[in-house]
Amino acid sequence: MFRNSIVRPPCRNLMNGVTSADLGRPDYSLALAQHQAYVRALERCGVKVHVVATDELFPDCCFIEDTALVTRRFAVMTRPGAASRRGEIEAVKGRLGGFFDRIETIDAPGTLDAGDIMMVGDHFFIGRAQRSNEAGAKQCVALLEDQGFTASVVEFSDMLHLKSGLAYLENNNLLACRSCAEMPEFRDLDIIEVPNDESYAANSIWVNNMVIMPAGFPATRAKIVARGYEVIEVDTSEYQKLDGGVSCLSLRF
Ligand code: CIR
Repeated sequence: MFRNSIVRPPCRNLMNGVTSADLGRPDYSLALAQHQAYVRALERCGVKVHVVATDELFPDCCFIEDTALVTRRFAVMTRPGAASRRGEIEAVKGRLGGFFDRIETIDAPGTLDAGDIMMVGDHFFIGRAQRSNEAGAKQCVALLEDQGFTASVVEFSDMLHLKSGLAYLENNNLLACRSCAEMPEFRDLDIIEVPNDESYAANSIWVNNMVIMPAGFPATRAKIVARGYEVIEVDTSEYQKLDGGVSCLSLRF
């Protein structure tokens, strides 16, 4: 069960965020409205939503998931792979201090975006690709093991973050795009395969037995509903323009 979540609203400078997508620049007003709907979705799932003030210095600061790994025992402040995002950490750390006695850090030369980390019970899969390097992944494995968790590193290449392509929906169910579904690391999980033409929908989240997913992916939605979940759809079009989605917009613990 998650009791808390932390979000960070988009700033007006959002349009200058890092992106590899060719979908145009996000519209601030629409992004803000979508963020408000996202917060309501989290509240419907029964979590309290805490807010870190936005900061115009950091165009990508709404993608708060990348800044910290939160577990039931401690938190780890990451060191984002994109240099323009490193200053996002400070304010998030301040907010997490109210919830966690132990907050560790990832140090140079390590880089780590928590969008690359998927929690499956007490095991953590750490993706190593564009944003999270070997040093960052190794530091994170050591920190997790030190706290009694297990962790393993997963290599991938065809997406920005590990959780761009998969989401653990508890009950052994893994929502996964085709390339993630084929990874041997996940063979013991029950795969819900996201069709290729809906791959963006793999970036969804489980929150207290409900699944929040992006709007407009009916085949994936039907598969999730068939596994017994209640689904809440939210429109994340403005965040998709910056390679972001449902999971990136919150920390949940
Ligand atoms: C970035 O490139 O860092 C942001 N524009 C998007 C981050 C999305 N976060 C995520 O997938 N966890």
